[in-house]
Amino acid sequence: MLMRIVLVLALATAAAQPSNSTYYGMYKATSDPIHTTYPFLTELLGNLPTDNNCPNLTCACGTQGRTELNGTHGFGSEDHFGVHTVEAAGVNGSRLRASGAYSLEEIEAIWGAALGEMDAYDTFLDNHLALWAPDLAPYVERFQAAAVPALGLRWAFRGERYASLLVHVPKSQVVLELISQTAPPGVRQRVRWVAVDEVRHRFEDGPPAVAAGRLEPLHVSRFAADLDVIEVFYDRVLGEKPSAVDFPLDEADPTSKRLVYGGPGSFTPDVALVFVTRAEPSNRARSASWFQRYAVAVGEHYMRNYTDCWPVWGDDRRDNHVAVQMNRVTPGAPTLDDVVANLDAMGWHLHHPFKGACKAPGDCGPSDIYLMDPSGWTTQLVSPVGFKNTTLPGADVDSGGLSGYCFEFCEHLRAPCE
Ligand SMILES: *[C@@H]1O[C@H](CO)[C@@H](O)[C@H](O)[C@H]1NC(C)=O
Ligand SMILES: *[C@@H]1O[C@H](CO)[C@@H](O)[C@H](O)[C@H]1NC(C)=O
Ligand SMILES: *[C@@H]1O[C@H](CO)[C@@H](O)[C@H](O)[C@H]1NC(C)=O
Ligand SMILES: *[C@@H]1O[C@H](CO)[C@@H](O)[C@H](O)[C@H]1NC(C)=O
Ligand SMILES: *[C@@H]1O[C@H](CO)[C@@H](O)[C@H](O)[C@H]1NC(C)=O
Ligand SMILES: CC(=O)N[C@H]1CO[C@H](CO)[C@@H](O)[C@@H]1O
Repeated sequence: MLMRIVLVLALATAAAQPSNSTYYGMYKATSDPIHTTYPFLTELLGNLPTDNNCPNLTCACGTQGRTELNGTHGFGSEDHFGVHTVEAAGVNGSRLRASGAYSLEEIEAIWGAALGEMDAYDTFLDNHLALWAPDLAPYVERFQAAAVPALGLRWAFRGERYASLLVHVPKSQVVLELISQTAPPGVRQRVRWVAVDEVRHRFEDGPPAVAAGRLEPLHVSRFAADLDVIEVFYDRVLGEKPSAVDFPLDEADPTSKRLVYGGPGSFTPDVALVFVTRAEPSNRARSASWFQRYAVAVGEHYMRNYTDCWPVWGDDRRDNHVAVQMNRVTPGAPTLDDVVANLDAMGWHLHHPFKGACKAPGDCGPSDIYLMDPSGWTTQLVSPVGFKNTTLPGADVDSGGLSGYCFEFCEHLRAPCE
């Protein structure tokens, strides 16, 4: 029998310091958001459209499906936690083509083939956004009516029983995990349920109180083959240690492991960022670890330095990434300049920074770094403190607004890579 090792670090000691960070959303690159993710998120999930979508979700050089969760807190122009999808095609589709050897559509088809009818758990499902739902019943009904397959997981944490409903938004890289303690029997009978040993979310303060019909963000999860690399990366870049380590995550799989970054004192206190690894089917060429290698290879190909082409992955304030406002209250918390120095010391060039500037007083763009981590997914670090004038000479400038996605980061497109 394996011993489950659960380390919960730093939560108690750091809690005295307000971290003052705000987590403000999950964003995904998606082909055709108008017809895929946007109707799913608004009609089946009940998200609100954001008020800064382009008319008809159609911008000059891209299309959008930007939504938000009513009743949650957000950041800046976003009133609520954002769940955005976008096809930020760029001038003449130049950014869209910067996706490596496969197009966005082809990548989405690979996800679709792996997840299929959601008959069984697959490591692609470890790339998800987890939301608390007061009751799973309305979502089961709507997913069934729309013929969207879902997988149910039953699990427990500290003696409390929970149910997770996993769905893959068709033709996208968006996976949602709705977690609840309420799944009425009539509804339960209509979903394939699997009892799992693993804890899907650590409710350190117990299940949240959320009004009927509301959804509350819990965590964003990413698959990575080697979590030691992730742990070293976030330690060296942000001085962050995981707030919890679950190892093994699942007693039946001695390789399974999860790192949790979240809770008071972490860089993302409100919504956790978690990394998962586990055994993958050996007979599949294109698995979640394949996708991880692919995304990192695409980053390596296009992002040779901080002014280079910004590929469609993790780019654009708007694609495969999470966005976090950096702590600016705790003394000694890293600044954007510190992050740049740490990345330089590591020789890690898979990032694209923007220096914030103002078009007019009060109409400013943010200073931020879009940082692809070794999982192949991006974390957008935003800080109102900005960069020192001397940091990152020649970096791109964001003076606010979406610019209709007509950026020209990749006008000098090079040959795609695998
Ligand atoms: C939005 O799309 C509808 C239907 O295609 C069209 O009738 C309308 O003119 C469009 N509105 C704008 C602002 O483009
Ligand atoms: C969002 O929530 C507020 C507060 O409960 C409510 O008044 C409002 O109608 C909701 N908005 C929509 C569009 O549902
Ligand atoms: C976009 O296409 C137009 C028309 O072919 C061309 O004139 C323009 O130079 C292109 N712009 C870029 C950035 O590729
Ligand atoms: C980034 O690389 C490109 C292509 O080699 C080069 O033109 C550019 O000057 C470099 N930028 C920086 C900031 O090093
Ligand atoms: C940054 O430095 C440049 C070059 O010395 C100078 O022209 C510019 O005014 C400085 N900007 C700020 C905001 O200090
Ligand atoms: C988002 C947030 O909580 N911002 C607060 C961070 O702390 C400063 C200083 O205490 C406040 O002014 C901000 O409102």
